[in-house]
Amino acid sequence: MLIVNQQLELEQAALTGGAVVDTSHAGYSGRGFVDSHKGQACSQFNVDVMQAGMYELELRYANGTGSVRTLSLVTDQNSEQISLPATANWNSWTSFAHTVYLDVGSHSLSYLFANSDSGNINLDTVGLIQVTSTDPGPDPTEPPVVNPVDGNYYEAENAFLSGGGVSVYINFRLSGHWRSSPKRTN
Ligand SMILES: [Ca+2]
Repeated sequence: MLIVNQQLELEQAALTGGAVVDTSHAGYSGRGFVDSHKGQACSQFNVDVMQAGMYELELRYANGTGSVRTLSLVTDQNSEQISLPATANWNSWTSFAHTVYLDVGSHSLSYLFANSDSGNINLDTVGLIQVTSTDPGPDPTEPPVVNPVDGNYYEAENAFLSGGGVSVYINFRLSGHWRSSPKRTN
């Protein structure tokens, strides 16, 4: 299970289709990395999110092939091809971030070698951070609404003075409408 703001060692993912755990190159974290990402190889893991929104999925990998290789990122039923640039060698690791939308709840994510992919690179870890939430929350630009149950009070911090000289008005917001106090004469 991948948890928001944490990393999952991909050697702990559900590996199928020929993907295996390997330790033959240095620089990995955890107990190893996923090798043989070719054929029908798949590294599958689950994630459970509390808020709907955009999330950044960060894959740490090594690509010593010398050229860009592709894998498919499968999020529930949706598949997207991702392109992973070469690293200096198989001991050199880098991160690739991809943004996905996730609804509240649990999801299945996979790095898959699909028919159109050139993959066959080494996968170390995956991390997840939330980028934006679709929950708008309170609008900080909107003044608080005065409770209309009792018409005798108002939000004093919203009041302002106008007029001047001998006539001063206190303008305040009552039940959502701006009102002015009775004219006062000094
Ligand atoms: Ca690892």
